[in-house]
Amino acid sequence: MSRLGSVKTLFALLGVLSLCTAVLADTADRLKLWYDEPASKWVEALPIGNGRLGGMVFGGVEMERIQLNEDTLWGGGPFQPTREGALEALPEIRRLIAAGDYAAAQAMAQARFMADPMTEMPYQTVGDLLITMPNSEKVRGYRRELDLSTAIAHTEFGFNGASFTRDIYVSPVDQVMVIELTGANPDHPEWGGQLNASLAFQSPQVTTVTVADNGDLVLAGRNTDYASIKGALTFEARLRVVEADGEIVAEGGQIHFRGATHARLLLAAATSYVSYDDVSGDPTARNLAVLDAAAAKSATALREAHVAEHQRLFDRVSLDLGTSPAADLPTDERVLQSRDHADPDLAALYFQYGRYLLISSSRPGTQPANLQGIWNASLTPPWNGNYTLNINAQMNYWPAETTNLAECVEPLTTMVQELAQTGQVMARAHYDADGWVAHHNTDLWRSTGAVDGALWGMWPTGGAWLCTHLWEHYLFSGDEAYLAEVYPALKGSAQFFLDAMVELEHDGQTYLVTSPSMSPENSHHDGVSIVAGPAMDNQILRDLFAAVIESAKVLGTDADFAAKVAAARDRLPPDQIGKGGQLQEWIEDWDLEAPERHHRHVSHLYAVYPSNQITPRGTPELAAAVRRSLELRGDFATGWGIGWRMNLAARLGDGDWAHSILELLLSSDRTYPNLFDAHPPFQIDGNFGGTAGIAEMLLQSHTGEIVLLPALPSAWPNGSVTGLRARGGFEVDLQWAESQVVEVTLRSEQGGTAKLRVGDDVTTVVVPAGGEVAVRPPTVE
Ligand code: FUC
Repeated sequence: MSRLGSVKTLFALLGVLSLCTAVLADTADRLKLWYDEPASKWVEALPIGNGRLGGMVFGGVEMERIQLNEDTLWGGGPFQPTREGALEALPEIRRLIAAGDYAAAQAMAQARFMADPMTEMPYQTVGDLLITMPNSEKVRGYRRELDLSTAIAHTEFGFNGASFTRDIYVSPVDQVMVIELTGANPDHPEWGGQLNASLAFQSPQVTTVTVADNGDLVLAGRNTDYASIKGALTFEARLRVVEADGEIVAEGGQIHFRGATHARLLLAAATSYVSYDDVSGDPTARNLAVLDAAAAKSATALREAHVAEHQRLFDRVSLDLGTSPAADLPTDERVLQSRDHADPDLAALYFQYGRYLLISSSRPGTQPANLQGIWNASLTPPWNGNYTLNINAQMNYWPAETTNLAECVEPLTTMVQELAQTGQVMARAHYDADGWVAHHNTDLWRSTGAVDGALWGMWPTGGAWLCTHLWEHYLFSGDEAYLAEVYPALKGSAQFFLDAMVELEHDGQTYLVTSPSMSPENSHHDGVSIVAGPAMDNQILRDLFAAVIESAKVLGTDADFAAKVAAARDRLPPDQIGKGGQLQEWIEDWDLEAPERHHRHVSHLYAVYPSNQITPRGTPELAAAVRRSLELRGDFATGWGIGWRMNLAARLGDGDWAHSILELLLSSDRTYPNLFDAHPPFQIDGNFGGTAGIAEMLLQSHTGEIVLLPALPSAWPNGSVTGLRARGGFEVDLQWAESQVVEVTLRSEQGGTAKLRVGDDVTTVVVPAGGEVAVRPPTVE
C-alpha cells in the first residue's frame, strides 16, 4: 500500500476523524501575535494596513509610535529611462556572447545598454505619528497583540491605578487608520479620565506640521529627488480627533488632550499620484473627503465594516496542524525556541500571517506588494523597496490563488498592464522590437530598463514571468472576461520575444534564445553572468508562449499569431541534465564549476515551481536532476531563497524535506520577532514563499489533478484545512489523521469534474455548479 494507502482504505478511516479534530484550546488566540513588552525595534512592531495605507505599531507605554506608509509615496517622478545609443550597441553585445567572450559582452552592456538612470526609484516612508503619554508610575499587566482574524492591533497596560487600551486598525472600507484610546479607573470614576496625551508627527521627508483651522493636525511634504529624477509628488497625512471627552488644546504643532476616558483619532494619508504618468492629484482634498466621511460614522460602524471586509477574505481559509505547549508562549519566544521544540501551530500562524500580510498590502485599486509589502521606515530602503521581477515580486503573489485571495492579485494585474505600456518604449528603443519588455526591477513609475549593473540587471524576462501570473489567475478562476482583458499584455510580451530572440547553434541544433540575458544574478564565471538562453528563460518562454496559444484559442482570436508563437516555442532549447546529474542552469554545462555553488537563486528550477514543466510523475529523470541541483545548492539561503526551496521540495513530493526547510525559515535567523522574514534585512517575499509552501505541502493542482497531501511531513500527522483553492475553480476542505486523508470536500461555483489523487489512486468527482461534494469511502472493506 502506498504511504497514504488506497482511497478506499483511507476513506474507511472516517471514524478517526473525531480524534484528529480535538477541540482547539482557544481558536481566537491561535490567530494572535502577542508580546509582553513594547517593540524596541522596527522588526518587533506590528504591521497593519489596508493595501494602501500602512502602519507599524510599536506599543510603547510613554510613547506610542506608529510608523506610517502610503503605497504611492516613492521618490522621483514619471520617467522613461531609455539610453541613447543602446540599440546600436546590441549587435556587438550579441556577437561577443555568441563568440563566448562573455566578460567583454557584459562590460559593453554595462557601458552602453543599461537604463539611464541605472536605477529604479525608492519606496519611501511618510513619517511617524507619536502619541506621548507621560508616566512616572510602574506599569503593570502589559500586553500587545495583533489579531489576524480582525486585523486590529491592541495594546493594554495599567499605571497610576488606571487601565489603558489602544486599538488601532486601517480600514479598507473607510480608507482611514482608526486609533481608539481609553484610560480610566473603573473603581474610582470620581478620578475622571486618566488619558493625557500629546499627538505629534515627525518625518525624515521635507515636511511642515500645522494645526489646520478645523483642528486637524497636518503633515504636508514633498517626496525627494532620486538619481537624476526630480521629486514630483506632494503628500499629506492628516489626523483628526473625532471624539474625546477631556480637554483638547492645539499648541506648538501638536494636539494635546487631558482628562479623557476615551478618544478616537482618525488618520488619512494621500499623495498627488494619479497614475505612473500623472501626478496631478490633490492629497488635501482626498484626505478631507475621507476624514469627513469617516468622522460621520460611529466607532462601532467603522469597526464592524472593517472587520467584516477583512474577514470576507481572511476567513475563507482555516488551518489546524495540531498544537503543543510552545503555543502558549509570547510569539517572539516561540520563534527563538522553534528549532528546539515542536510547534506545529507556529507554522499555521506563519501561514495565516502570510495571508494577513497579503490582504493588508495588496487590495484591488492599490499598488502591488513591494519588497516590504507596504511597510518601510526609510527614504532609501534596501533595494529601494522596489518590485524585483526576477523572483521577489512574483513570490509575493505565490500564495494568492492557492490560499483563496485571488482578489489580491488585482494590483499585480494592473501593474503588468501598465508595464505593457511603458515597456513598449523600452522594447523599441533598446531592441527595435514590437511588444514590451521589463527587465529585473520596476517601481511606482513602471520603469522597465535594465538597472543596478549588467551583472544583476541584464535580464529581459521579468515581464514574461509576470505574465504567467495572469494566466494562472485564469486557470484558477476560469474567468474568460479576465483573460480577454489581460490578453493584450500577454500577446505584447510574446511579440517582444518573437522579435528579440536570436538563433543559437548548440549540439548540431539551431535554437531560438534570449540574448543578452542571464540566469538571474548567478555568475557562470567569476563576476560574469551574461549569456544567451539560460534555462530559466527557455522555461518561462515555454509557459508564456503556451499561455498565449491557449488564450488565443479560448478567446477565438489571433490564429496566425498563435501559430507563429507555436513555431517559436518548438525552437526553444530543452532542459538538459549535466555531468553532475544536475539540471543545467545554462546551455553549457557549467554548474559544477560556477563560482557560487550555494547561490540563493534557483532560477533553473522554475520548471518545477512555480511552473509545472517538470514533475516526478511526468518527467522522472528531469525531476531527479532537479533534486540533485537542490542538493548541490543546499537548503539554507536568504528568506525567499529558503521559501523557494520549500516549494520545490513540496513539488518533489518530499514532505519531511519541505518541513525541515520550513524550520530554517521559522528560525530566528530568518524570522524576526514580529514574524517578518529576515532577508536580512526585512523582505516580505520569504513570508509569502513560506505561506505558499505550506499550501503546496497540503494540496497541489498543477498537473490537471487535485493531489491531496502531496508532501505531508511526519511532523503534522493530524490536521485539517478548509478553503484552499485548486486550478479549475475548486475550493477544497481536507481533514487527515495518522497521515492519511479521512475526508475531502470540494466546492465549485461554475461546476466541474475533478480528478482527485491520493498517492497512486485517482478518483473522478463531479461537482455541480454552486455545489459541494464530500467524498466518502465508496465501500468499507
Ligand atoms: C535580488 C536578490 C537579492 C534581493 C533583491 C531584492 O537581487 O538576489 O537577494 O532579494 O533581489
